[in-house]
Amino acid sequence: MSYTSIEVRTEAEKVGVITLNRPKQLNALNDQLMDELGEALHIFDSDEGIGCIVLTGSEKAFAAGADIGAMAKFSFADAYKGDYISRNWETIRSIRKPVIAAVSGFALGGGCELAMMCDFIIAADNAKFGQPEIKLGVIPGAGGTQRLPRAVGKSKAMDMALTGRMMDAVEAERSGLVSRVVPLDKLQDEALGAALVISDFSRIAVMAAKESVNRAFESGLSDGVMFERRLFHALFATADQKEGMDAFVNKRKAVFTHL
Ligand code: CO8
Repeated sequence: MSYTSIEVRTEAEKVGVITLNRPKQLNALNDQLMDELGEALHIFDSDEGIGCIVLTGSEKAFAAGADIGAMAKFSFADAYKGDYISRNWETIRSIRKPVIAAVSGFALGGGCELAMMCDFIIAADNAKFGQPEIKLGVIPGAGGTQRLPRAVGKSKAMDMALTGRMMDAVEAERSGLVSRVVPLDKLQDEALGAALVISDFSRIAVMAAKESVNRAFESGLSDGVMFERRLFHALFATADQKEGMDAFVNKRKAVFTHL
């Protein structure tokens, strides 16, 4: 598959790495890029060998938002019909394998929203997050007003959405937006390391864990706990549960077959 706005590679035959690649536009997200991203995500998701996906950008920008030039002359009808934007922004939500965002530089607007759609964010110490759409006379349009408050609470989310200010990596970690912050030159290794760890676990258990954590954002506590309980019970039907527990009992390393 050949792409122009992203680069795709595999690591150790079990991690899919997607790099956003419109460096001159700071990886501004246009239709072409989002179409390519959606396709690459689906290909990795359906590849039996791949256990985890890393989504990253350049040192200067994960993504500086949706492409403002492409949107500037939109009418309401253009925006609403979604022929140009939004047709492919939800693809990442349908991916069942874990997707880690490895963020350095700017993650603004749609770039911040894209990072938040991933399962967790590892940030370089130069990362800057923000929802600056207010400065353009609009508001976030890909989940920013919904996911940001869930990640950092109402006060900070309001602050970011209303003033358009950026949050640096230290504040982002302190606020719970990112799971880890590492020096810029360690970012790719850190993200890849996490992805390799995940890839060696039972794929079924990994997918179930992702599904269950995501359920926490869609349901009340008792429904969510019941959902988790049922998945927990179901995992006793897998060979990987037998392998994982037998390996622990017999003090050996588990080798999961994803069955
Ligand atoms: N879109 C298009 N081009 C961009 C964007 C963008 N979002 N961001 C940067 N660029 C371009 C610049 O125009 C510039 O191009 P050129 O060299 O041809 O002039 C190049 O990238 C480099 O940018 P700068 O010269 O501005 O670089 P600086 O280091 O001075 O500044 C910033 C970097 C702070 C990131 C600055 O570029 C900036 O503020 N960018 C815009 C950030 C922004 O407002 N993002 C939000 C966009 S709106 C949005 O994302 C809504 C998403 C809704 C999705 C809905 C889907 C359903």
